[in-house]
Amino acid sequence: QTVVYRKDYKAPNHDVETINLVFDLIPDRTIVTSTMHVVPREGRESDEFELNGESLQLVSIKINGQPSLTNQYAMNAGKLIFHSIKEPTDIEIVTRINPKANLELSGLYLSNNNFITQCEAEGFRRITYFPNRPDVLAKYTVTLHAPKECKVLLSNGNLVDQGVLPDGRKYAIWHDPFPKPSYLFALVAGNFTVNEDKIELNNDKTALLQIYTEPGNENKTVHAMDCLKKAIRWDEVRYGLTLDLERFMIVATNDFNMGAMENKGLNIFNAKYVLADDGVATDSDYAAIESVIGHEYFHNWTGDRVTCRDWFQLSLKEGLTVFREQEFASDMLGSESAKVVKRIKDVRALRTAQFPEDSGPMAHPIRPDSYSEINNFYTMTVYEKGAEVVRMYQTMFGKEGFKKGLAEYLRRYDGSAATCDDFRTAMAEANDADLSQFALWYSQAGTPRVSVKTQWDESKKTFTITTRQSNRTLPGQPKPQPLMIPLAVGVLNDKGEDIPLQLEGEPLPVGTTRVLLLNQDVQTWTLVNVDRRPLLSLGRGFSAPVICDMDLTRDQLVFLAKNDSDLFNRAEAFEKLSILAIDAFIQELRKTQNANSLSPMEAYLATFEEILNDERLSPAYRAEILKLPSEQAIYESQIIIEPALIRAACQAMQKKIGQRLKTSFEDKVKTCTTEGIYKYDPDLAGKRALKFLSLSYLVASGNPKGVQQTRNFFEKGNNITDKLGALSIAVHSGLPIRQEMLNKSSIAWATEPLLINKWLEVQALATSVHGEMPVVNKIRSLMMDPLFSIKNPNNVYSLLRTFFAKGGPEFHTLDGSGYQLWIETVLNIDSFNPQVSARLARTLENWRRYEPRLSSMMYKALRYVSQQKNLSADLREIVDKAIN
Ligand code: BAL
Ligand code: ZN
Repeated sequence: QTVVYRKDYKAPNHDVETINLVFDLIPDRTIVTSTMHVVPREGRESDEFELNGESLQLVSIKINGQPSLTNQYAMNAGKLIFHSIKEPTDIEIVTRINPKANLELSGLYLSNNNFITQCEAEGFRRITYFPNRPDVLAKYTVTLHAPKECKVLLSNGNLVDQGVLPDGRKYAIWHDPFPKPSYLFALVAGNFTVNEDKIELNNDKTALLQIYTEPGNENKTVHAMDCLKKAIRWDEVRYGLTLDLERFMIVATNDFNMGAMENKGLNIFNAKYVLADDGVATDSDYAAIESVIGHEYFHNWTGDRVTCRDWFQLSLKEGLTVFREQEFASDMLGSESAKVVKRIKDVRALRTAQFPEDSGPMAHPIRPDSYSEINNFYTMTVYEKGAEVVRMYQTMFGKEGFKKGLAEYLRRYDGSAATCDDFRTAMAEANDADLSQFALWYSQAGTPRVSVKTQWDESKKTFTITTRQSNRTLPGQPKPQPLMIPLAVGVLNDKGEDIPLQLEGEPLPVGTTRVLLLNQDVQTWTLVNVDRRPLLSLGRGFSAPVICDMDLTRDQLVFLAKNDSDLFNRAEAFEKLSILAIDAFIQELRKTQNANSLSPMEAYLATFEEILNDERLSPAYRAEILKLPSEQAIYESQIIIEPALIRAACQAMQKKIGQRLKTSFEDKVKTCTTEGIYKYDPDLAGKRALKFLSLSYLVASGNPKGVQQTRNFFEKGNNITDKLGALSIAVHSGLPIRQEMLNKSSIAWATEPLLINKWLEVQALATSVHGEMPVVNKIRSLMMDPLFSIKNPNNVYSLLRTFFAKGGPEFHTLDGSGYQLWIETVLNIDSFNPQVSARLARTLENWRRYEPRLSSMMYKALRYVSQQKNLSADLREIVDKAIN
């Protein structure tokens, strides 16, 4: 397998100043005529002009208007190389492609008979021959010729002309004034309806905003339009960044490998991140749409105006844009308590998905050093850990310092392709700081650990905090060096109050939360005037993407969970307490296997009850903090993963809590039931979340009233949050009414792809019921259902990836039937869509951590796949790394 190394980067020999593309759009034989003005670069290594191509049929080549001679170029391993371009030259290349046969959904393909493109990372080479690398930026003019049935013809930039050709077909000409890399090219043609609006920009210009969807969805874009306008305004206010286009378009499609794509001026979205109304989108969907619309819009500056020099720098645009998206979503939430809930959710996602990646076979720094297939590196590490690294600049320099650094970065690199080092340097210089050590965050993989010890000297009234960094040594990597880690801390006294923090040598205390800047293996800080027994509140707000180890007793966790003024750290303490309680169940179950005899720690139950009934805390916060830790979070706390035991312990815990706090939960179901017309609003969403959390505990405890209420919310709910919330509880708890509910929803939801995905996902998380078909067999039968298509990524992610990643003991069965399904589906999908098969395959990569009976079967499944010939490069990289 070919491996690309970051150290081998070489600048291109030539620039493409302009490219003129003409598409004759026919589903099975589209003709693409590309005319490039190619200019040799100063200081180039050679005169060879190298273009990439894949799955293309070459029709003709002209050089400066003359048919080329075959000795002027060579074709070699997917590359078209012109031997000698010494002068500015016009090269015309005509290729033929087959969008209809393109099931990889990379390049130009069809979705419901509409033409759609996806070019990041390397899809453009499947459209025409081009130097398909992000550091070649060209100005594009695009002409589309299409059958007259195509109502809408779109590309990047501004519409120059449109009309009807003499033969009755339609045409449109688009010009994008901004030079861009080929991965940002987009084209859409087909039958769409549009929701339009306008926005006044802070430069007094007006921009046209358009959201295109398949007919019938026009009323489901109100929320997305609102989010887009908010995002445009937010970037103006927070960073002074203005939309630089006359029009900004979004197109929604049901066939898309990713979430969405930031093509300049023409974002293409997976429909699930655009369409919303009370019948198709849950509260969580509404929130996700806001984040993703924001994310893609923010790329207009961080990604499009300044792009990446090479794909190793992916986090330069993705980590930064995830951070911007998180800040936007947080600012849109009015209250501090709502912002904290968002932060808790983001950090939990990082811990349960990125931490395992960072300790598994795919571990890589946020700026990887090598890859076989770049599509495999659109990871939680590059995105979410990358965002945490960007957040640390803000933690160190404050919001204003960060803004100055971002402005400096954009000023220096506008219209060009930059590196992660360029960003760090701009941040450092704008803030007059030395960030050379901070560079290690970009080169070291693995989650750093910081162990912390504290000591209180009552007589001297000093409180010392000693930190010790330890970072995992990875094979083939140099010994890890100590990192620069901003660690936010507070100190509670024995009354639970925050104390003013005064370090030794300081004349006065400086606040009650402050950031310690770690930069050595071992460091000590001494706080003075600490006259009452102190307790450290560590890593407030998750100020750095590290694992903090501090030995806290159960009572100290209870104390923090009840008193910490930092609501983020209260949730942290309570989660640790929950894991302690569940862990005790796991130990007991290992011995007794009798869940009925278990009884949870009193201190845990009492704290749970106190938080549940604490009306000073928002319902959203209570719902998030009181959720039992996800099984994935519990996996992270275990040395060896035993899915069946962990599920049994969680079920037993839910049941016991449900029994014990029955009255409080019943009260919450009642008081949190929202009346009237559905409206998405974070506060109302919080109430609904607390209602369903309470209901899930009640149902787990076998409470008949809870079961009846579940049925009622499903039958009578006037919104999909209620219906789906009820259906999920019924299916996940294996209630007898679940089949009737599933049947009803399959009929009611059959024509709406977004609802079908939810229907599939719910069933992927089902619990087997004694005497009935095991879930794995149910999944197989769902794959035969006419509502499921293996060619549709959303269907595959909803049903199969959810089952493989979160099915727990239903997937990890001792008869190996889950792994057999994994093998079959991964190989099947790999034959037509490698990006999806590789993502699916990653669900087994952490096989080493599972109990031996499972891990040996998981290994065999991976090895079996790796032994197959003709695997895609994508899948090969995943399975080979997993077993080697
Ligand atoms: N650039 C790929 C999709 C996204 O991160 O926005
Ligand atoms: Zn992005």
